[in-house]
Amino acid sequence: MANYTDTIEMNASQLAMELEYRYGAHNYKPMPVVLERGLGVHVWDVEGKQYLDFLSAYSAVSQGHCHPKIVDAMIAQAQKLTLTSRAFYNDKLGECEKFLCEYFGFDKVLMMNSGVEGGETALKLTRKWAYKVKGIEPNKAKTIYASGNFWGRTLAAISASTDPSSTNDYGPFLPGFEIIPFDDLEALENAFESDANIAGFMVEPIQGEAGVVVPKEGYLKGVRELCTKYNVLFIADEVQTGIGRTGKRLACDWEGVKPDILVLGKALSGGVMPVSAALADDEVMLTIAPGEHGSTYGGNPLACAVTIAALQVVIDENLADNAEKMGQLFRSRMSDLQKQCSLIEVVRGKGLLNAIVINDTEDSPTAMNLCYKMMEKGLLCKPTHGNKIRFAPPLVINEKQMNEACDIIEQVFLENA
Ligand code: IF1
Repeated sequence: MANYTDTIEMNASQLAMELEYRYGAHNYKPMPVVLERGLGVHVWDVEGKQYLDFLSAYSAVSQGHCHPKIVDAMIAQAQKLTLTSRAFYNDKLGECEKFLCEYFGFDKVLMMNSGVEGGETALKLTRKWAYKVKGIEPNKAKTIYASGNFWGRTLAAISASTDPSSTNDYGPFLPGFEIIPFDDLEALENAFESDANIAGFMVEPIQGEAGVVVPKEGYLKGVRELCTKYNVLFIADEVQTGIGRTGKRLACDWEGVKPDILVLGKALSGGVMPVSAALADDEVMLTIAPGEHGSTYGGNPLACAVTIAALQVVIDENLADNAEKMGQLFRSRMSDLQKQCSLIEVVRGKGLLNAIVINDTEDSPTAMNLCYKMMEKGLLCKPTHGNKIRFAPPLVINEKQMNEACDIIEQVFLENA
């Protein structure tokens, strides 16, 4: 890499990338595009080139970039009151909590910031409930996760991970975690039968990072039944699948199941600032007493104003229905493409959380090379775990834009078949 002080000619993109390389941690390897503006399904790079955003910041920008109603709510609140800490009340938190509880159907909500904090909150609630309600011996509570899970980067979250890139050289890990295969009810029941200290099972209704792995029909219903039967909390991590992404309010709604703890994040705030939440009924939520959990920014008035606006947009613009319709269009066009292109092994997903499994090895550069070529033609997407390309546009995408995106995907796949 040239030294950033060198006087060689660099365009704006190169300069931005050079600055990040020189002054930033190297904890990511971004696609070589420098974005400076976003609106709806589009983003523009510093050279003014327009792209269709088919990653949506990993399903956080579901309402579209810089949605005017969300930005306006943010600006209005930012000029009044942004943060008080929970040492005092504020006039926005109760309103936001009521909205979330009524919309998602729970007694109470605990608001945090990043998605992983939502997951940590769910884990701490589960442990409290284990000791104070279920009666498990102190420090003996266990929680179960599905192989291939991803719920964040904290030490608790990676203690549940089966992905070496999340866990290598980060030990020792948190005890009390067990892993079973995803989409396997027999394994879940065996775990429950073999250990009375199990307090919770946390699972993504569709595994995002694992490559948009959709479980068999009936899996979520089976999880609900087994958790009820064995008095274990069903914790649904809907940070990525929630809030309209899979074509329904929640991915759990596809099987009509209500988890004991619901974890939300990402699109909860429409991509303008980090907001997460754990929702539960009183038996679980009231196991945490004052002073036993929280965060400086959790439930701040700015976050609450943004969350109310972001959720209202999802409701008013019927974004779940649009996700279902546009997702059907995407999968239908990709299935047609699959008939004429050997590069495509599988097309899978629900709503606007989809992936194409590329017919090559996990460590092949094929998926990434296809993403580079789609980027050149104005479509931004990125592989997840080697040979799977995730396609997740903002839920506001319309038919014309979806067809435009599918045209680009078709061109690139057929040119490189
Ligand atoms: C990165 C992955 C996606 C999540 C689910 C909790 C969280 C996430 C189901 C934690 C976060 C993000 C993290 C981001 C990339 C992205 C990601 F590739 F890492 F796995 F979406 F699939 N539950 N996912 O997907 O939320 O704390 O990040 O707000 O770390 O690079 P967070």
